[in-house]
Amino acid sequence: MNIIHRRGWDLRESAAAPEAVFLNRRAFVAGAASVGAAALSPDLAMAQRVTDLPDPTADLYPAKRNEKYALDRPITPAEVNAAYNNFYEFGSSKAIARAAQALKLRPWTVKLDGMVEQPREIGFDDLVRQMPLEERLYRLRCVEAWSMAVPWSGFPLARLVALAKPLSSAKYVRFETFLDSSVASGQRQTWYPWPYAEGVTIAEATNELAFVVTGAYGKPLPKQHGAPLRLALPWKYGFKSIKSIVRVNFTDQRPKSFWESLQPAEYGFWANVNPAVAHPRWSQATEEDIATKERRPTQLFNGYGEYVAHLYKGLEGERLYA
Ligand SMILES: Nc1nc2c(c(=O)[nH]1)N[C@H]1C(S)=C(S)[C@@H](COP(=O)(O)O)O[C@H]1N2
Ligand SMILES: [Mo]
Repeated sequence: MNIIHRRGWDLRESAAAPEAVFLNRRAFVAGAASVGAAALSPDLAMAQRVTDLPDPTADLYPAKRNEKYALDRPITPAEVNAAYNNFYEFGSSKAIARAAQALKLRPWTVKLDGMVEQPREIGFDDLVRQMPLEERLYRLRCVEAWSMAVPWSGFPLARLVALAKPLSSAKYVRFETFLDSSVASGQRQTWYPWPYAEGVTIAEATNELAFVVTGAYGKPLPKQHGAPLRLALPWKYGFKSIKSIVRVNFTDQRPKSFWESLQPAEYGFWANVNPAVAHPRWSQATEEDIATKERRPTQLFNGYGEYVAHLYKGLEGERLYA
């Protein structure tokens, strides 16, 4: 089956495992029970089938591919991607896919609030049917120095911003993941600042690359990828692409993310990909493809500079690359 070749004892790769290394130390210090790594499921599709009704949005997929966003490398096979995830709500290993099947996707409500004309809540199925779905091939570069290439389906984040009608005084968008420790055992680990949160500026959120993901590989999004909706911000490190969103809040205060709250010396607000700016504990110069194991040079803005470099003009004094 889909056994991932994990080199847990390889010095380079284990050095580049920020969240796991840091949190295991925290767990030890706290004297807490170890965060159990879920076993790789032999048949995730089966696990999903027994817990869920048919997906009521399945008819929307596959969405038509937007050819504008081309890749320079092969698409990561779906089954490799589906078994190698970061989703700390379900554990701190990469093998959380089986545990994530406990996530209940319906009903799923997204709150649009804060500095908006009128706060509102919208059901996911209602939301997705109002949006122009398309498929985009995007690269994802994790801050841990691995990468993948994914056919995501979804719609521009700018469309969600437009739906929310932010006031002109709003400067940032803050996103929040669900909070339910009865399904997400990771959320019982109380040293984490749950719920997972992330944020971007309004200018970033309305950039054409910023994408709300509702599907992958021509189907509704698998739970381990952050169903029913997550972000894809391909020019930023992967942790900015928050999963399983329940709240979109407009604010004039710069949001503090989950990782920044835990480890501000290592993770900041902007987190734009830059091979020349090392993480405090490892180089960001290269990345390893999770499927082919090929190591390639990392690109500034993960190769998306033509779309986003202008967003950071005049901000050179900020920590743009951590
Ligand atoms: N809610 C939530 N979102 C999250 C994470 C997480 O732990 N919880 N991990 C992030 C990190 S570090 C990465 S690299 C990507 C991984 O996405 P994937 O598992 O679909 O590849 O999700 C991001 N979004
Ligand atoms: Mo990541």
